[in-house]
Amino acid sequence: MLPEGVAIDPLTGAVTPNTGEYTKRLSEFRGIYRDQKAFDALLGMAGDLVTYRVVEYRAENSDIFFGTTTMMPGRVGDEYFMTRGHYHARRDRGEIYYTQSGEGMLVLQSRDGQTREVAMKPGICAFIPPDWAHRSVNTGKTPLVFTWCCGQDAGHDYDEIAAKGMRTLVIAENEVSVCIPNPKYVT
Ligand code: M6P
Ligand code: ZN
Repeated sequence: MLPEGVAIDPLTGAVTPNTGEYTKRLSEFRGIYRDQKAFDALLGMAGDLVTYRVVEYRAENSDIFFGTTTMMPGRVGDEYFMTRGHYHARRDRGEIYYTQSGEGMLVLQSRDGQTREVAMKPGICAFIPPDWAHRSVNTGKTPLVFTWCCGQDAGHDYDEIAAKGMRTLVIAENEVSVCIPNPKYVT
């Protein structure tokens, strides 16, 4: 393992060099947005849009790794494009999200029912404590690009959020983003 300077493009999220990437598309989010009709209409009209891309830099045997997430702007009904949202498989692993361009909202919840939101904008580094589920939402009209860093052993636990959603929704109300309690959330 050797030190290295990694270039991160704040507008595109390109990571050079990188060790892998993936994209997520709208069709993978069926049932996650609350407005099913709007979901089908958008998919039919715009096609299977890329909603976000994750690029990583991972040195083998290192404790930490980092990368970028680039989220496209867009909405399904009144809900903005968002990530799946997850807890970490290891409950003692946190993360940071450093926003580099665009604007968004980081929605968090703890296992015992606390909720928090952290506004994402260039220059703000969000601290995600261990065992808080986190989902990022692009509330702007441009790509939301942030650099994240966490333990390589943190892992993703998607099950609970996939099954129940999150306690807080970020929606557009008169073209302004607001956080509201998720009316469908069942504790
Ligand atoms: C951030 C990091 C990644 C995560 C990605 C997308 O970049 O936390 O580990 O995979 O967001 O979020 P999700 O996996 O919830 O779709
Ligand atoms: Zn995470």
